[in-house]
Amino acid sequence: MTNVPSDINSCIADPPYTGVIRNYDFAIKRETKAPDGYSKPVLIINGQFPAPLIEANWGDIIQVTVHNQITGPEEGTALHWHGILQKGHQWEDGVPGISMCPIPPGGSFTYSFIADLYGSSWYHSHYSAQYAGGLVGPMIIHGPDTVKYDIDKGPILLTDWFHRDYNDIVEDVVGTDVNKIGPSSDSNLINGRNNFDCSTVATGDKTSCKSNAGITNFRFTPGKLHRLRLINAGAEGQQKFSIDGHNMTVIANDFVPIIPYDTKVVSLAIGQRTDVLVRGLDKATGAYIMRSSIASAPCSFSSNPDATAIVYYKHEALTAGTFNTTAWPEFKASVADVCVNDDLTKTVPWYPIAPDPNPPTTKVIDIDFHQNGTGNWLWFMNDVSFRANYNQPILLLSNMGNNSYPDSPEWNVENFGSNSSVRIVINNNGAAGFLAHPIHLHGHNMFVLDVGTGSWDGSTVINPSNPQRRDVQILPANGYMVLQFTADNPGAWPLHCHIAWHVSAGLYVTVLERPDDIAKLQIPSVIAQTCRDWSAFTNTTVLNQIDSGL
Ligand SMILES: [Cu+2]
Repeated sequence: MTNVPSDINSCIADPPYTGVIRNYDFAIKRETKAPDGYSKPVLIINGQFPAPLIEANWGDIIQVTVHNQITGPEEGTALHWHGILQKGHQWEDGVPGISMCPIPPGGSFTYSFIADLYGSSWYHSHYSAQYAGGLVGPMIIHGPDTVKYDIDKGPILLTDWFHRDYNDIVEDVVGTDVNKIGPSSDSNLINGRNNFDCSTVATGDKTSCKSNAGITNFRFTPGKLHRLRLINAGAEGQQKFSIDGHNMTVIANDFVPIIPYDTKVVSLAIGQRTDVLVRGLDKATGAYIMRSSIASAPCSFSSNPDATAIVYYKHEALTAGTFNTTAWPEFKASVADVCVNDDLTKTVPWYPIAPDPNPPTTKVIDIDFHQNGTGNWLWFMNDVSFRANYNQPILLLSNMGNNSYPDSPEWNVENFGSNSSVRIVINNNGAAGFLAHPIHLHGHNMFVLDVGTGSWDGSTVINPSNPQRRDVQILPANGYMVLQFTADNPGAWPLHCHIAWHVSAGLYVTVLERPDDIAKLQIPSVIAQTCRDWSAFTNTTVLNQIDSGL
């Protein structure tokens, strides 16, 4: 699909409104699947894990009708379109308790929003930890190319994989036993596939398991430039991606094209995307190992961190079945030791935008981790562990003029009023600073002004006239990050860690942006209807909300 403006200066402006509607009809179910050979209940869309690709041109309308057919047990659900700004469609963000009520069991809901940015992304459930149970899919929005390439290889989803049901894991994660709060993933998948050694399952585990379930392969063409859209759509694990014998050129991070630079390894925390170009080796005929490995602590916990796939040139090389290429030393070093994104001096947006050097407000947020009054281990942002009320979406309350929630401090709302720009310093350098956290802001490409270990010096801004923008950034262990956004999108926007277990345990703040203008939003009645439908369900079924809800 090509349908893009010729005026390059418009490439960071409002999208061109094409009038084209991209329709999708999604039935969400829970069925037994064995992506790596080990059978388990997986949340699937239209029979698929990973869920189907959503594809559109910049400025199209994406319309997705979701049917909640989850059983065994029944659960609510809601889909979030990761990275989409939702300017003018703030209620379509798909976060239960924030922008809508959940879609009840047996219910349906149609999302409709503009593809307002372009590049590579994903969509996922934002209801509890359902995305750790398989409810993830890729989303590609075609837009202007900053760098020419020959072949689009499409999305490459990198996902850690847990054999236990996500509800069981969440109960442990927010439980009272400190030995169970950091579960290790069992496997790691590239586009939903990898081999798992069934002889390693725990004794007594009689689950159906088939070793050598199979891996993904990609055909490359010698001399041609291939575009790979890397997406970390997992639950917890930070991925390190590399291809033996091949160099990569980074051209975009999240929905932001950047000035190209070469690398042999790409780091992606949960929610992050990186588009790379890879030149097919001249006259190559063989097969090469593509690797994605889960970085070790303080990044992630995994029992089997290594996923592989095959890049091949001639079909005979694939069917030969022996693949013995060697990993780059840079890859091995990064897996072992590096738990941060590439340096901000390297990641420079292609289209410059300068943030306000003197934003009218700065908020400091400290991260903490400790037991609450009932002994449950929870994460805190400024001493609050977030918990959603599925029946009371904050955006809808704000739209009706209710912007203070004295009875619900656990919604952790930061009201930034009418400030034109907001700077937020997140400190992860206290006693609880032992892990890195991928921090995600909804509704914005945030400026990442600085990240590092220790504390911010209060003044350093990397590339102040054009800092890196993206929607997820790794907050280092024992460190800090400084983000800023321009308040151009009135709404109630989640700012949270994208590790499923951490947001389940409350590592979350609601950014309330320009409530005076939220009051003017014309929110369609179908959104309030989600709450009537949800309360009809919860009036007859007692909901056991075991986590923050997100
Ligand atoms: Cu986290």
